[in-house]
Amino acid sequence: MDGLDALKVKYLTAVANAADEAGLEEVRLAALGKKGEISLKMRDLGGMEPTQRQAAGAMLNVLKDEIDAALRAKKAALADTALDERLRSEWLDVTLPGRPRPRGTIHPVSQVMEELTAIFADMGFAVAEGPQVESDWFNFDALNIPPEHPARQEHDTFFMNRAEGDDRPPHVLRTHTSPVQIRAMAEQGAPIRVIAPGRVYRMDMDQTHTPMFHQVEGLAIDRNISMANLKWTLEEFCRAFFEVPSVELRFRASHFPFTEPSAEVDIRCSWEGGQLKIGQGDKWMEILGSGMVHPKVLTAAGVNPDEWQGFAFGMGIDRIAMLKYGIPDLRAFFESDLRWLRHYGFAALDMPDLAGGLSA
Ligand code: 2NL
Repeated sequence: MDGLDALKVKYLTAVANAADEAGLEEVRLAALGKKGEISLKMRDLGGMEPTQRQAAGAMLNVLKDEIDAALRAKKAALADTALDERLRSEWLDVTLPGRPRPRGTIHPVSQVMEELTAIFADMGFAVAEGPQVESDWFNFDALNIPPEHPARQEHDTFFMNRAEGDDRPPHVLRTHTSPVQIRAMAEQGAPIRVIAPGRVYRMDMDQTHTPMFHQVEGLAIDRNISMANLKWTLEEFCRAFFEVPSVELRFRASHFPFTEPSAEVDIRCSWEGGQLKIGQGDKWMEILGSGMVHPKVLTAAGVNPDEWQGFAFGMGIDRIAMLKYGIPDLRAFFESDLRWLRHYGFAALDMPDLAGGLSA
């Protein structure tokens, strides 16, 4: 068989000159592929005399094996080169100093939630949680707020969408955390002592209102609970929270659909040189709303009002955080500005507890 030496030189040269894996594959196809030159020569063997075929076949097989071996060796060499190149280009100087990372802090709202939880836990209140998307029954009806009540129509509730043709009343973003306490009463029954801190939503946005804000409500139901217990609980809370030796509270008659009687609560304070002082002075500042739970609300939650009674209260967490830590602008609370957080935030390991000091 003639020309095998030429073929050998041609393909071994081509293998040696292949610059990359794709080039090498082209050489393989041209020589050993189905329609490659060597493969076609193999096919020609069929038309030869047996003795001629035997000799030519053996030579072709040797040539095929030689090219195959060259292809494999070159492929391995190319892979080595590629790895060397990656190792050269992808390096990392592990002796460089670390880049300072932006460091977060504990948000004042989280800090205040931890503080008030510590204070109320010490007085025997458990923390209750519930959904932020509520049925209108839990958010309104159960709290003695009927469909025609202005608080309900008032354009300050966020309503969820129902599917087309679904005429059931829409769910709402809870406007207060009261529904959490309705659920807690319905699940645990009486007696019960819980607080419900969390996010609430109202369609309101100006200097002093954000559409999402934080509220804590408290509830204590037992056989013999009175306004006196409410007053002591709130005084004790305010004294501990504002970290002053004593506070004075003033109860003003008010009205909420879910409590009867109802009272708004003011705390004695002073404003001197733009500085707020809690506990002393000749000014009063409103800090929360409260009252004795309305019998209809107890009934809605499955608690018998002839057997049980109790108090409830609600206050804004963002506002008491501003008062305690002298933060002037409510809207900055929810802008996620790291510079603001670094200024007003708290170190992650300063967990508030009553023995170690709340905000020390
Ligand atoms: C306010 C007034 C208040 C309540 C919330 C409440 C909850 C249940 C039953 C009865 Cl389950 N009442 N919560 C009671 C009185 C006042 O909040 O000005 N909040 C910022």
